Amino acid sequence: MAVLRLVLGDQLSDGLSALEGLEPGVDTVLMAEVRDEATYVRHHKQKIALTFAAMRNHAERLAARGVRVRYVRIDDPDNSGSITGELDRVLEGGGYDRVVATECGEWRLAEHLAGFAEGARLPVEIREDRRFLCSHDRFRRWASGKSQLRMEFFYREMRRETGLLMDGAQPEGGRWNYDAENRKKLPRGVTPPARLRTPPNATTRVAIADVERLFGDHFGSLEAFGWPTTAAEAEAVLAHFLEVILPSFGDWQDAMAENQPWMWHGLISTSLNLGLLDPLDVCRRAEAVYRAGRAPLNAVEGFIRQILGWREFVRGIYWLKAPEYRVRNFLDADRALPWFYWSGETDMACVADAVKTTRDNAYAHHIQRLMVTGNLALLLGVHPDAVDDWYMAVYADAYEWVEMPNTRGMALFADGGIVGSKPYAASGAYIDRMSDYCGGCRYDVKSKSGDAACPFNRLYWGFLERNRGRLRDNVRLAMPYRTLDGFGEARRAALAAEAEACRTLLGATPRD
Ligand code: FAD
Ligand code: DLZ
Ligand code: SF4
Repeated sequence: MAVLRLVLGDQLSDGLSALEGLEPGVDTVLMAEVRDEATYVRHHKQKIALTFAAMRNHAERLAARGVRVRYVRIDDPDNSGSITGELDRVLEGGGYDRVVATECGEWRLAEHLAGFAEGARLPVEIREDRRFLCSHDRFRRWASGKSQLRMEFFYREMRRETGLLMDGAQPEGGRWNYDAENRKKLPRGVTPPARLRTPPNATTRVAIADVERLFGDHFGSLEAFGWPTTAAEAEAVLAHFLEVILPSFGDWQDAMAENQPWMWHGLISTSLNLGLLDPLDVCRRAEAVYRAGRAPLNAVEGFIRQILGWREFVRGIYWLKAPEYRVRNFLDADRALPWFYWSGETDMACVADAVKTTRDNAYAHHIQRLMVTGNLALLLGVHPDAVDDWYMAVYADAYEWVEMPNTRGMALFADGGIVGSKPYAASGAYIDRMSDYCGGCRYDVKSKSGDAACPFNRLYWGFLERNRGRLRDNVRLAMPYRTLDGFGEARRAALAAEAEACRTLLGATPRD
């Protein structure tokens, strides 16, 4: 009774449900590099190279354990170009009586696989992805009957359920959340420590060459590739982070600095999303560092919240609301994405730096994604489809289940308040407070209008004015709207015109 077991490019975990019960020498694992997955968005070159290299390494590891692996390379002349096409190709040869897969991370591919299962002549079993801490069912039960879904309350449940950072029934230290201590600006003279990057191993070097040859016109550079492509490499990066970086993670969690792409962040999202690291293990080990007295509670709680809270919460939202979530546009945003999101050619120092690290590293840290490129797209009123496409195309860790709630929800408020309770709209003052960008910028962060003024300032009030009908009743925006109302009609009209001029200047023109 041979079973064909499908392993996708982001399912590279030893304990994957699709491999449970595998009989070496009898069953076959199918892994396929396919054009559909590499091009359904024009992923950053580093993301494709990372995925192919990690898939190849994983296949070798399985084979070394005696598992029969059918591995299809991207340049195999008979490659059908799709996952379902590759399943068909194997099954044509006969010899299997069942297909087993683990559910897909993305709705798009899950639909393709469901269609395949429906038309297949043999049973197709799709198993739960147990690498997450909260199952779809569990999330649905938590969400059921609630008028508002807030990460903070979900996170508390997850803390209780996992026992992470708990002191009996109470949160460790008496508080659930130490965010208030995690908003410090980086003082002059303090620089982030050197990071452990992962130079490409032999397999990765071949994958990089393949990607340059086959996807050379995709966005991004491969030169500085430094992502782990094996579980062992991922472990080394994690171990370095836990011992050296984590103690200061909390203090500088929201800070930004020019030419400092990593700050004190973990650099583990690619490994978590591919399955090279296990989220619960990462959280437990961070907790152990705290219990051993080697990192303070604000750092460890803040870090665990990102994984146990945000990562699980956004996945829950994605699957709870898909596919309808993908077309949400609460603010009726309708503008094109300015070209400098791709080229980096802008005088806005904060944006230029965020795009530079995005191009060079397929990475930008959370505050750059949210408060620089995300905030700007929000204020400009860029259509969420264009913004989603960009975030999916430019980051090595981009998967729709995590990208979309963050982009459409958290950054753009296009979901009308499912992920966050208010838009993260901010003027230049926020960026000035949290970074050293403004000092060297051609724009004046203190100035509110005119061509020399910081564009975030020029756009901010116009954004509120434009969306008055949709946002005026949001209690968390009561203060800025009161200020805006106090300006009087003529000034409000001038602010709206100022924002409009800035949108045009920056190339956020109406979409075709
Ligand atoms: P750290 O800051 O060290 O955080 C540790 C881990 O926590 C991360 O590796 C990640 O797994 C998790 N995490 C942190 N914040 C979030 C969050 N908001 N949502 C979910 N998980 C989180 N993350 C992705 O993995 N893929 C994406 O495609 C993605 N798109 C984003 C788009 C926007 C607009 C925004 C605002 C955020 C996005 N994020 C995404 C979340 C976050 O920015 C990245 O997970 C983080 O920058 C990865 O770097 P790190 O490993 O150094 O993170
Ligand atoms: C991201 C990605 C890429 C670039 N290529 C492949 C591939 O060739 N074969 C594969 O099985 N998976 C790939 N992936 C990961 C898939 O896109 C991912 O499994 C789905 O989007 C579901 O999350
Ligand atoms: Fe960014 Fe404005 Fe500061 Fe320039 S002045 S770096 S555009 S926030």
